[in-house]
Amino acid sequence: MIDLQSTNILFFMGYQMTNPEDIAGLTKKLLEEAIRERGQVNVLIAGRTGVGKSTLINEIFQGKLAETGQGRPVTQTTRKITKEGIPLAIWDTRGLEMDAFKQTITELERLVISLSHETDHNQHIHVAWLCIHEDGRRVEDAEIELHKTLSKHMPVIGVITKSRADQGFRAEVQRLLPETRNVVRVRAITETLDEGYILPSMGLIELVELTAEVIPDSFRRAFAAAQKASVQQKKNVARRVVVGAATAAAAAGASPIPFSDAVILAPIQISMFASISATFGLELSTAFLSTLTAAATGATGATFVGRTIVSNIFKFFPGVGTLAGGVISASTAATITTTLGELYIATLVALFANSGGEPPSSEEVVREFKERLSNAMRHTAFSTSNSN
Ligand SMILES: Nc1nc2c(ncn2[C@@H]2O[C@H](COP(=O)(O)OP(=O)(O)OP(=O)(O)O)[C@@H](O)[C@H]2O)c(=O)[nH]1
Ligand SMILES: [Mg+2]
Repeated sequence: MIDLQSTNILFFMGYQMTNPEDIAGLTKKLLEEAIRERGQVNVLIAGRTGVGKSTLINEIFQGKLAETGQGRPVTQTTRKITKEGIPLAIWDTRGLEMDAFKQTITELERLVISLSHETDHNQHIHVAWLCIHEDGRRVEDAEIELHKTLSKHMPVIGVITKSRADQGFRAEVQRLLPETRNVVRVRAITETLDEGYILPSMGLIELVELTAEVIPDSFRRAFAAAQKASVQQKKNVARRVVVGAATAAAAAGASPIPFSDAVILAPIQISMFASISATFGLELSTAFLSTLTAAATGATGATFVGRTIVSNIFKFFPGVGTLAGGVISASTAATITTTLGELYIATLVALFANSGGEPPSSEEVVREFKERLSNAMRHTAFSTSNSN
């Protein structure tokens, strides 16, 4: 159990010792760092024309990506689709239906290899989805060959699109495409059959979660930000950010830190807010992060800080006499950081769940976070163990 009001003491001490311009500069720097660390994830989506690649892209990723024009052609059959603010590039490949599919594959492999030579790993292709539609119930030579070629360079997931009735097809795909990491059946859009039968979309969450498992660890934040199908995947990645921040806070507190060094904790927590926001794929700005941090510190409604300093500093840190020249323990620093991080994640999970995966506005985030924070503070003690 930890009392959240003590967080304000940490922040307050930190901010008191830093002038507002430094704070603004620091916030900007930490945000840029969070965006840089998040990087960009690259997904190759291949499959014959009409199998449902564009539909899948639109249903899984933010920003109706496949509708944003044709993308930039990089080879005869591959185009690259990106959108400002989304840390993702899609490499959309066709041409498997052509007689000259071998040429398509050769050309594609050449592209993949040349990208893999880039020193910046943000340019590599991190995963491929090979789409085959269920109605056809056929795996062609082109697909078998392509899966072999791609598997030499990246993890490949087989995606059976427009799924309705398996009838053993998935097992068949697995048998014919043994190099795939997994084969997932998806139905990207809800279908209404005659007599009003409805087949809801399916498999999207599973595809996202399996993909997150096979891409390199350092690109999971970017993937979490770009996808909209699984709030759980965003949450899983964001919780690891909190663990990292709590560890850093504990290290800062381990010395034990003299009170005056509490300033070390403020950057850790600002950075944590920045990384969580980046992981969820919120629209990021220094103004937003400042407002958010201000909400956490109570700096906006000076009341929190004032009240905290005047009446609670004594109450929540027993032996305040020692505190004046004293210490914030490693475990207190870690617990405070974890509590704030988990509270922020819970805020975002709730907002994303309400909006069907689309990012909420900055105003909504700040409003909801403030409310949850003040609720938590009202219930003088807030348990960190109830936030699974
Ligand atoms: N019933 C059903 N139709 C789908 C599904 N996914 C896609 N479609 C339909 O299939 C058609 C082709 O889908 P696209 O997403 O354009 O296919 P594509 O692979 O991007 O095609 P190309 O860009 O030509 O290579 C469209 O009419 C989609 O609405 C699905 O899960 N179920
Ligand atoms: Mg398409």
